[in-house]
Amino acid sequence: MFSLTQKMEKSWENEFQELVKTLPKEDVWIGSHLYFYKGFWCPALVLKSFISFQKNFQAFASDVILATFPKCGTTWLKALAYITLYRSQFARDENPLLSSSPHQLVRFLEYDLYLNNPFPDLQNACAYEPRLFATHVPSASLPTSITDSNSKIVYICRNPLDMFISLWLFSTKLRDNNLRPLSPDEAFDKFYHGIYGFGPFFEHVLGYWKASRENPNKILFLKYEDLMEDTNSHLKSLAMFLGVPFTEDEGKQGVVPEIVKMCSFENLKELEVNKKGLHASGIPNTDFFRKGEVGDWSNHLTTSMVERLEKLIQEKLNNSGLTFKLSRKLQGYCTRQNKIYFAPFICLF
Ligand code: PAP
Repeated sequence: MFSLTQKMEKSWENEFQELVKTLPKEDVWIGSHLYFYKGFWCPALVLKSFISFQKNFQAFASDVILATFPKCGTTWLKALAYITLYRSQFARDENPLLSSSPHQLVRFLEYDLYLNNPFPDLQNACAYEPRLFATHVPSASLPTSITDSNSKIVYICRNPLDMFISLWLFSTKLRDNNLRPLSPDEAFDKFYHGIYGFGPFFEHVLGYWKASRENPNKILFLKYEDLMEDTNSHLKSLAMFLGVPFTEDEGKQGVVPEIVKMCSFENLKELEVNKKGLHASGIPNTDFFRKGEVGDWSNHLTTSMVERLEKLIQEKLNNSGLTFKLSRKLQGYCTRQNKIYFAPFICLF
């Protein structure tokens, strides 16, 4: 005899299998499929969990959601937000980052909590209040209980040139060994057409950008390059946004630079906990730390790739008010007048 829950699970499984058959798919990056669903390319691994999250998640007004585009600073933001939000809960010498990876501390909704369970135990998923979760899901596909409640969202994105290089090198590591290596031209072509997990990039970024402009008290919009340029002041804004501003006393004790240093790429990369172990999706923790720089694209992209991307950025961001810094040194903005051909385009492919 099947219980009611088992029957419901079976019927949902059938419904899901029927849905999957109807979706456009691609398998260019690591060997598993991407499905085009609700306007974005959803990795096969998380299609089901994304739908469960979207259907079943009930937000609390106090929840904080870290929404990010992949390879744009998720790991960094998780570390900064976790330590900032909960800093009164632990002694300064017992920093949880020393014993847990940022992805263990702030769990992904679709990549972790809902991965094998349509109704995960969310109460015990967070060690402290308010609850803090992460997602890569575009704003238009967030559960309505997040968009309609007073819960807060912190979004981070990054210039698409660096994001592409980060994605390409990350995917190369994860690619099925039985497949031939993905050529740089193939990777670039798919990237250019928005075909990668949670892409297209511009629709994702602009969705959160517009929502943050309409409701800045609900969505804090951050850029990797800005955070890199002045982490201290962005951390203070983050704390303010989360309702836990740094006090004068904390200012005198140097708490802000201490958190910045603790969460820095150099520090996190060298911690034992991040050198071993796996992310909930099975990816080694160490793969989330590569170079952590602004402008590394100039060591990889060809001139023609840069020109095509520059044009695409102009087309997509036209009149949006959103710009990206492409280089740390020159702080070049992506405009036609201010081209940033400052570095030799060494093609390492
Ligand atoms: P995800 O979205 O797949 O979870 P995410 O953390 O956004 O991962 O991407 C990893 C990128 O962030 C890597 O960039 P790179 O390939 O250009 O080097 C990684 O090095 C960088 N990164 C990880 N931690 C930090 C950090 N603490 N500070 C700055 N950059 C970081």
